[in-house]
Amino acid sequence: SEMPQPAALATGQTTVKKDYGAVKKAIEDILDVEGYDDGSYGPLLVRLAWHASGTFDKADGTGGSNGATMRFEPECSWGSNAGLDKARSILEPIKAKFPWISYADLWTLSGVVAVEGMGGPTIPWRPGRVDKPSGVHCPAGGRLPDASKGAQHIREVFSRMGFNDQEMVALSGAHTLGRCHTDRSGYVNPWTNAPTTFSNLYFQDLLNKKWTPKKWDGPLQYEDNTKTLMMLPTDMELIKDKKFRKYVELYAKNEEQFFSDFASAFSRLLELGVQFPAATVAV
Ligand code: DDH
Repeated sequence: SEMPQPAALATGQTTVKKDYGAVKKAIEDILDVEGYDDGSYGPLLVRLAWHASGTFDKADGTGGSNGATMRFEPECSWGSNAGLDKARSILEPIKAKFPWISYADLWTLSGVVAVEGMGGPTIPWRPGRVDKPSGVHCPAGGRLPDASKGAQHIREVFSRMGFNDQEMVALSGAHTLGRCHTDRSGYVNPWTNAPTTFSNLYFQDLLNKKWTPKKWDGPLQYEDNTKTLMMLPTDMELIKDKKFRKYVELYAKNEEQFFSDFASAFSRLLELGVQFPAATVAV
């Protein structure tokens, strides 16, 4: 998609161009990295954008990506955010190079660039998030989903943000990317065999592989017959619950539909609670 035209920002005597295209390029340049997980920071950056945004409560407008409050206690230390310090720190050199961008815009743009860079759809994104100055603005804890729970919990969490069943399933398709880490969530392994490629493989695997409880000392998770792939209890709910399953079947068959629905839902997720200046046009 077209990036917004660079706008002039006066800072003392100099004038800085707010060139979001240049930031986008700088993010693209740090995605691939040998020796980290499956060779990409992409999945980690998608999770950062999601956890920064997924705290939104439509009832009172609190939470969401605006403010970038995950920089502060207590939000930075929530168990659900374990590992995201790494995501935030790899973006610091980009923040230093483009100090005019807010952290909130940088984190959300990083998720967008990561999805696009791993072969996913173009995600509409616009700037306008403003950082809050301290942790007093952190949202209440316990708003991000708990992987050990069931369909009712998934619906509670995502309808609090304003999403419907179909959007919940579309967003869950992000688990085609990345992996679980025992030292972050307690779970282990990737969902698919192509964790750095954005595709509908997660939905195909959910339906076509046989998932059985993993026998180990860790929390309940499911494994395929190779024992190398995983599903969380919440992932399994998407095929156990009839209303969710309908959309898993749709997206497993129709990748174009998944890409289009994911792009809309992910874009909206990243904008929850953000007041954009009237002149800001989605791109
Ligand atoms: Fe997720 N996710 N997620 N997830 N998620 C984990 C990893 C990743 C849940 C739990 C976990 C979404 C929804 C849910 C990504 C994106 C998205 C991990 C493992 C757990 C646990 C963390 C670790 O150990 O490193 C649960 C529960 C839900 C739910 O919906 C009920 C959504 C909506 C997204 C999204 O982006 C739209 C990504 C990407 C990862 C892989 C991160 C990595 O480092 O790799």
